[in-house]
Amino acid sequence: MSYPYQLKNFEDYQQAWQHSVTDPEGFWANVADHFYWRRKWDKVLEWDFKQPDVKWFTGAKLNITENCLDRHLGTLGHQPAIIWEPNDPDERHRILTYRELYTKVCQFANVLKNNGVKKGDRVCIYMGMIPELAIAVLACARIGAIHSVVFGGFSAQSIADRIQDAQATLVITCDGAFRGSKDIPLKSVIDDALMACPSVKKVIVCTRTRTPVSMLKGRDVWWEDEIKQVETMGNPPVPAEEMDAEDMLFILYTSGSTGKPKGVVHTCAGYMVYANYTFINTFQYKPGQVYFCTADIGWITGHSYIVYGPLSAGATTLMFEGVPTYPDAGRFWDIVDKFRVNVLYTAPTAIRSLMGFGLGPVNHKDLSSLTTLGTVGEPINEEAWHWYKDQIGKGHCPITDTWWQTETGGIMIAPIAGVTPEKPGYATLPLPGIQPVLVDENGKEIEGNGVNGNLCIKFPWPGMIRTTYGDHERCRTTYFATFENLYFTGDGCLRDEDGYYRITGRVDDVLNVSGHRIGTAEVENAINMHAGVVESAVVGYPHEIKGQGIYAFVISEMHVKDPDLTKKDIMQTVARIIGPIAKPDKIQFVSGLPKTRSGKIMRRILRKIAEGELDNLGDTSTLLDPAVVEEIKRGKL
Ligand code: 7RM
Repeated sequence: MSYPYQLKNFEDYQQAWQHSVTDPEGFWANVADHFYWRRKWDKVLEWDFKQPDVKWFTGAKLNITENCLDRHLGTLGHQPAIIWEPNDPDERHRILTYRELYTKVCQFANVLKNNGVKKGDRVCIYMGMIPELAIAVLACARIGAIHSVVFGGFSAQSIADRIQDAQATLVITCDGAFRGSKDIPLKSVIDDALMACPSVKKVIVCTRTRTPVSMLKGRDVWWEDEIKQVETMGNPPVPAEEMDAEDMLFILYTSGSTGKPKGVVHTCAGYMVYANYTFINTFQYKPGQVYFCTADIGWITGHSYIVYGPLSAGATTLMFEGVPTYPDAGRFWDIVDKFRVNVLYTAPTAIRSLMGFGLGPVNHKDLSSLTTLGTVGEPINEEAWHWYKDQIGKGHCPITDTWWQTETGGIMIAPIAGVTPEKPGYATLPLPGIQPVLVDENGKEIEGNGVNGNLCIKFPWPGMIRTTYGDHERCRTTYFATFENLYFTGDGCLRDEDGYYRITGRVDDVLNVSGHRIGTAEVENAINMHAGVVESAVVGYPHEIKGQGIYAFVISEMHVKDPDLTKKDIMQTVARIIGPIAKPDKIQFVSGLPKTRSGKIMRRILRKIAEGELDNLGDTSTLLDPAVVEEIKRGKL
């Protein structure tokens, strides 16, 4: 078996890219032809970036799970779909064949139905990285319920916000989750969250850690009991719900420059086609290979490149419950060795962190199965790129540095592994079907090479965001109103002399900490919840491992008697309001913040100070009170 639209050499790439520009509908119809459709489309694309109103494959009927499961049963039924490696290396791994995964998804789809879930209902999933998480996601998709997966590191407050925004009626969780040496009490966090969520009628709890939990009568049920019930019903078949191409598939919340995360909406047909196409091409996946993406399914990378992309391609996808450094910094390499992993897709922050442990944990691990390496989530520095290339890929594996976003649904700019050129620090060239442009602050296109600008996309692609849940206007203003007729990514970008793209980082108030998107406004709101805080301003600064660290300038109500204790308290508050990933790395108490006469915080100045560029603060002539800046400079951490 091979994939009909896999690009095999540079000429293929160039031709495909040209074709995708001159005849986008023909190009995408060709890609989409190879899926299982209940009914084919009437029209490939209708679009208007003003509204925005983008529709792909209108009139088509499908169910993504028939493409991820049913259609493989004949040929791949006994092939592994999911290999699961537990947190504890001494616990047994699990392998689910396509047939087994199909059976489990159907069983759990029945459970959802028995618990009142119907097409279009929103289901919140808050679980650790166990196969049941993938099963839950697919079971939702099978019956046409819209899943909203919330990463297991988010706090009760964050979950409550997301559940309320989506008006979810059912939650799927676990008693707890194992991550490294920690046990995370997921069910107890859910109990706290649900105090503020009257829309939730049912909670399904899957057993993992055996942490004691309290079960609310009439609301909470055990996953295992519900499965037994389905079995006694004789496992009635669950025909996949017939979905319209543009029916919602899922919502995934992501941070922006305001305090409130947005529910990014993806729809069935376009997302499926795009996740599959980008998976097969970027990684040059070959049937039978073992593919390992180290992300969590709580992020878009896990949605597209652990679940939907690989499974729709009939691939073997490896799911890892734990963290890269547990029980030691050789864990990834042990997993590669144990399962003869061929394709490894991870984050620069993980590479930098593992690099810090030296070659001890790498030596004597058999990494010879690796053919292809990938990175995602943040810029990769050259040193980390070369370490990955030489020490992990032993010099012979192509590296694909993949740039994309929650909103894009899948990879946008990246080397096609071994097919198009690679360059350390560069995401290089757009995939066929993607038309990037750089624009200046007035939205004027910057043409030619050797230029810098705001990265926009000027033509639709099937995986793109359709709306922000419950607030279409927000989608328009955030992505389609900054520059007329363009999708604005929020990233700055360089196009070098060879025409290769290099993402330089966010141009808005969004931080990227260890590849996780965090809005400065969100962190400020959380800090301000602390009783002693009057005002705060948060900026990013370069961090050796995390890429960016969080630096908070805080005005406190009274003189702080024990600064260390207060800092700890503030950190706790942030962890409680958002989650541990948003904890500031540095907190500096200040008596005032640099503001303009109109009262706007001058973040540019704070950023410079946090970066340590004290002598180069730029234009400070509009400052209300220059003395404040001097004080902040003196107190810099
Ligand atoms: C997949 C994902 C998106 C933001 C994006 C960028 C940054 C992602 C790269 C990158 C440089 C990369 N989705 N980003 N990939 N920056 N090189 N290869 O991460 O929605 O969580 O984040 O991440 O700033 O806008 S995300």
